[in-house]
Amino acid sequence: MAGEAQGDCLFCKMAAGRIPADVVRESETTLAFRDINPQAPTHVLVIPKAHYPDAAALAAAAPQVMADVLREAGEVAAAEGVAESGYRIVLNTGAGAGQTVFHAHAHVLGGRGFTWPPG
Ligand code: DGP
Repeated sequence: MAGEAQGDCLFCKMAAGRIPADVVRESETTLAFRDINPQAPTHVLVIPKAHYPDAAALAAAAPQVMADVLREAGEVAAAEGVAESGYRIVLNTGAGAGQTVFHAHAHVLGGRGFTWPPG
C-alpha cells in the first residue's frame, strides 16, 4: 500500500537506518543523503521516508510530503553552496526516463554547468 515500507526497497532500508547513508539533512518526513555515484560535485538525493514508487505517485498520494521533498532540496542546495550559481532538481519517473530505484527521490545536482535539453 502507498506509504508503507517495502521489505525489498533499498531506500526504505536507508530511511530506516538499516543500510548506511551519508546523510546531509533529515526532517520528520524526509532524508537527504549523498548519491553513491555522483554526477556533479554536489549530488544529493532527497527521499520521503515513506514508500512511494515515484514522484508522481508521491505527489498524488501525499502532496505535503512532496512539498517537503522540494523544500529540503532547496535547503540542501543552499547548505552545499550551489543555490547562487544554479542547480538542478531531477525527478526521473519511470525506467524509460532513467529511474532505477523505485522509491520516490529528487536528485539535487550542482557545482558545475548544465546543458539543455538534458541527456
Ligand atoms: P534514479 O536513476 O533516478 O532511480 O536514481 C537512483 C540513484 O540512486 C542513482 O543516482 C544511484 C543512487 N543509488 C543507488 N544505490 C545507492 C546506494 O546504495 N546508496 C546511495 N547513496 N545511492 C545509491
